[in-house]
Amino acid sequence: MKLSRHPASPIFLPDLQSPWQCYNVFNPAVIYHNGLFHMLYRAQGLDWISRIGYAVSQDGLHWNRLQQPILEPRDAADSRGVEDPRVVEIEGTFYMTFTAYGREFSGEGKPTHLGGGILPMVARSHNLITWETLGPIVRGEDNKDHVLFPRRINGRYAALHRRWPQVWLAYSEDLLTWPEKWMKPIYGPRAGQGWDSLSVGSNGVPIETEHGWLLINHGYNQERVYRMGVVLLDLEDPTRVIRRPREPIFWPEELWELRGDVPNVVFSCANPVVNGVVYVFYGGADHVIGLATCPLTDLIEYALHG
Ligand code: BMA
Repeated sequence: MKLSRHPASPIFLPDLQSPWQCYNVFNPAVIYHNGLFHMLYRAQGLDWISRIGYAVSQDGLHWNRLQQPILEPRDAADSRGVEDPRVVEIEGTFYMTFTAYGREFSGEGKPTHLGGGILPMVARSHNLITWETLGPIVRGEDNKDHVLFPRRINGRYAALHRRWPQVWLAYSEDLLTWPEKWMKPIYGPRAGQGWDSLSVGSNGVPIETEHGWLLINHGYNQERVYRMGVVLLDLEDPTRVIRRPREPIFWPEELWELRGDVPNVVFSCANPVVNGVVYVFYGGADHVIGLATCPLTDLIEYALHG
């Protein structure tokens, strides 16, 4: 099982005329809504601070972008950038999870990232362009790669997040507080020398299937090559892993995935399903955006029997 790289890839490039997105565009959220693909992408320009830009497309290949970012740093908590958005629609409202990278570290102990801290943030929108920040899932720890499930589970909002090195589940009644008593680890790096033996994290929004929540995830080993795999979680209790096939489904091969701002990276925050096809949009080497696809039925088959 392997995703097919769309031959038009990379499908989205830095805009050399635009100071905030002239160096890198990568790791986009993409949601399909009312017949259009909406992309919210991470961009870096002259000041190296990540902002989120917006672009729209009919086919997922040809894009029109807004000139100004739709989300940028506002205070000390995100002054070094807003990163890696993931977007979902729940009960008619859009939600974005993103990483705020700041100068200040707001927890116990030592900062986990050079120069400050990170916060796993949640924001809300009714139009995908104007966003209201709700707050972080947790504070004061190394926690990112968080993504909301597309519906409530047993009455509560649910999110995957990463308390390194484990991927965890969190629940909330209001998307503002995420009680510790409802948090549980799900899975972590796999023992051995395999592709995901050192670090793992979640990609785009979990895909609901009759067999369980289908997750595409990422991982790397000592070689620091980012690859993608799949995990199947129980529909009613997503802390229960049903299957986790051993082999990856996608890895860097093209020059623009092997070389860029950070080498050997395919990193995805988006896997919308449109007409039975899974569209995996991903950052190549933290520099450009590519697209790889596969029929949903093939991915389910692999998750169940691979
Ligand atoms: C991760 C994230 C991603 C990035 C990847 C590879 O930690 O920060 O944004 O694409 O590293 O550099």
